[in-house]
Amino acid sequence: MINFKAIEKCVKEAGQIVLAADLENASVEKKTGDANFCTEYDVKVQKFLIDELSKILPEASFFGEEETNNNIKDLSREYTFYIDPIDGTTNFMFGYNHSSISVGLARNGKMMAGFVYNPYVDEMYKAVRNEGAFVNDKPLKMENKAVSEGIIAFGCARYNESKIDVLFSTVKELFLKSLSIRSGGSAAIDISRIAKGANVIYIELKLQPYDYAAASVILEEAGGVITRIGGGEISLTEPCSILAGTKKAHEEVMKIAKEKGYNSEF
Ligand code: 2AM
Ligand code: CA
Repeated sequence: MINFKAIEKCVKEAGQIVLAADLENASVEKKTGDANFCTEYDVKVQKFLIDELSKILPEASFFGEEETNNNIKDLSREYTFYIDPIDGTTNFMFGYNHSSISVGLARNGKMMAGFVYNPYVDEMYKAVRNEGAFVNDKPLKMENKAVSEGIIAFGCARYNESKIDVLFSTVKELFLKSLSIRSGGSAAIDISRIAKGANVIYIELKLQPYDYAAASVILEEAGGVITRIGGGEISLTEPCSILAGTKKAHEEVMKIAKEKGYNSEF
């Protein structure tokens, strides 16, 4: 039996490191690409998580965002943790107080559990496959809302600039059809919020598995859908586009994105 309670506790503790960060004196490294940063806290939180999660499930491998010396990445193992130590690093650096710790667990290449914690508002989104989704201890049950009935969330990481026109023209149409649009800066929170009914859609051209792995289980357990923008299965081994939403909104947006020029080359 996997001790999911212990995993949740460890994700929550990681949130305390984020809350206690001394942002004024934090060292920041620029990674490859535009607007891609790593602070000393991204590394510190990932190290903490890998150390603690290894105690809970010693045989697991880790697919984490940062380079840490305690990371063993071996996707052929039975269990793999997908770790984004701070999802919303740019928000974190600029004091937006809106970022999350995202930890997903896959077994034999299928996501089986997810934890997305926003320490600033003490919200823990969580799900274990076939056991439902929760925010803190409240069960999440979504209504199957259409685009016209909700808020659209989108991500626009700077490294997608060559293809950004398609995203923005899709988002423009969604803006005109929906109640409003948001770009929150943490994909894990934006996707988890669909499960809560706060967003009806999240769309982004390219994300890494650790950005969406945990949130994918939360959303699916609440009755939502997550695929690539073209409808294909999300990848747990390489980056892919993401379209997450209620069933109704997901279908509507797939059509609109196609009309706006989205195709399998994206
Ligand atoms: P991050 O803060 O962990 O990098 C914002 O639109 C979303 O895109 C966030 O979830 C952010 O995660 C992600 N993102 C931005 N740049 C990224 C990159 N170079 N690689 C992976 N994810 C990225
Ligand atoms: Ca991320």
